[in-house]
Amino acid sequence: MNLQDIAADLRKVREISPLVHNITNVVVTQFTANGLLALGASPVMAYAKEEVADMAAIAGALVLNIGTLSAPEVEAMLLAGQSANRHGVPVILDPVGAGATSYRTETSRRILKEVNVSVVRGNAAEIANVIGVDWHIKGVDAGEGSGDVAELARSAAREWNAVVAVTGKDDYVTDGQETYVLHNGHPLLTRVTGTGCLLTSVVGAFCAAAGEQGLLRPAVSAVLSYGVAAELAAEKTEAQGPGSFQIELLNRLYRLSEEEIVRHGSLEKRS
Ligand code: ATP
Ligand code: TZP
Ligand code: MG
Ligand code: MG
Repeated sequence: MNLQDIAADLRKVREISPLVHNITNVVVTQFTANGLLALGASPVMAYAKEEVADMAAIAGALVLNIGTLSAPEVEAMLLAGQSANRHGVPVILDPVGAGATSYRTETSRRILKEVNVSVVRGNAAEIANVIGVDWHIKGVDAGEGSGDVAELARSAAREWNAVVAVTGKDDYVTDGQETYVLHNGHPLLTRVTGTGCLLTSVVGAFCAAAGEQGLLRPAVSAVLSYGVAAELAAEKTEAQGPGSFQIELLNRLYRLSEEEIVRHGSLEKRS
């Protein structure tokens, strides 16, 4: 996998404009929809148990985000996830805040048990807490954990038989065999809520456009493209701060070019 492959994956997302069904949290709903639209994908949010199976069946990808859970939403996620599985639609999970409460940890584990999840995207603390490694988490933010993040990502991928993306200053994306480390992004991403959640939905868009190939490549392509867009947005808005950065991130997802990916992308293969 190289930067030209990633540029080609971005082109494919824009050509196909895949429908991404999101069951996400109330904090990030509009930002997620706008981010997917800016990129060139087609977002839909649908939560009612009466319709989630039908919506997941016609989507290119289903994104389950546990950020503001409730019992009806858990029921809807399981129904949607199982429908996606029956129809060959990839399911992407964001275990927001797993480890902060046992409800979040247990729900993440339940989804992973009852649904065939293709990709899990979270910060190190969330991934560690779902697989049961001790790692401090502060609310929905990563906290002060320390440890070998590459090894954490690999163990999680093997345990869940899924692609795992552990994000932070550096991002680790692995299928348990091959691991890529990505060095793009900007600290301003941590000053705007929902930037991780939007990234998870962007992973959904790239997986939806990927067709029959494995999902390691589209997951890497999504995380790298997003990181480059964020860097370019920060270059222009760092002096102003998070408000301007949030808007500019949408602009840069919209304008992100294949040339910018090749020029600015930083991708390293680990194993
Ligand atoms: P958290 O709530 O802990 O911030 P999150 O779910 O919001 O987690 P992040 O890990 O922050 O997700 O990842 C979202 C994006 O921010 C990714 O593209 C990641 O590479 C980027 N990112 C996070 N921290 C940094 C950092 N310190 N420097 C550069 N990029 C970062
Ligand atoms: N509280 C519940 S969900 C949420 C907050 C603040 C948004 C988390 O977004 P992200 O992308 O994980 O930072
Ligand atoms: Mg965040
Ligand atoms: Mg998050």
